[in-house]
Amino acid sequence: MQFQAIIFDLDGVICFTDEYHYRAWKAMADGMGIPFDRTINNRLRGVSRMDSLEIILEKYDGPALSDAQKAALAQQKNDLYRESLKEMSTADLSDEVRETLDALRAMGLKLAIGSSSKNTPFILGQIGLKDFFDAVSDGNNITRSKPDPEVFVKAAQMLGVAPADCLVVEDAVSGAQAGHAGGMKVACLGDAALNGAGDWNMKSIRELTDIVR
Ligand code: B16
Ligand code: MG
Repeated sequence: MQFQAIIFDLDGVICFTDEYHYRAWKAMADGMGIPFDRTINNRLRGVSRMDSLEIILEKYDGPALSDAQKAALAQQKNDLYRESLKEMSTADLSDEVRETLDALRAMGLKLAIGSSSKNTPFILGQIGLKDFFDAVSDGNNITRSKPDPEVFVKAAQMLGVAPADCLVVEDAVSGAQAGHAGGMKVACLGDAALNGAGDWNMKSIRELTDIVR
């Protein structure tokens, strides 16, 4: 096999919390009178919470906001987002994702998470994958968000696998850039695949079993 490990992005790859992110940011932006749509939302994929807020504020033309006001806006968004996460369950893990994860593990690959989200432990618990992965690198153990490679480099270190032997799976252009900057090959889904950002651009996560063979 050409890889020893696979590092999965979470939001947009393992589960579809991206719609919850969108709705929570949309509610915050509407409350502030800031234009926000799905095109802008695509720029937030894989980007940290505070960096996402700065992108949304590009369209804000009110009085300057203090750091404390920005932190409050990010908190308001996260509180709304967490309300949606509370509704998630093992039913939110699709058959194609669960079966693909099981097939890859049966092939002897190490499996990790590489997510920008600080909510990663909570989400993994909700969808029944709390103890499934061999390593979890997320927004709680990084200082620079995607497209910086830090989250994936740390995941590879946790696994004890060289970056060149890891495949990253991503739905965000910023995430594909992060994988490449870390010296890894990248297989893309969703928005990143539509943009041709990966070494492989997939329609379904099931394609991974052929890619790694
Ligand atoms: P949180 P991923 C990313 O997750 C999301 O794509 C991005 O929209 C979000 O802003 C970021 O996590 C931080 O999330 O606010 O929960 O810490 O795609 O890297 O799994
Ligand atoms: Mg993602």
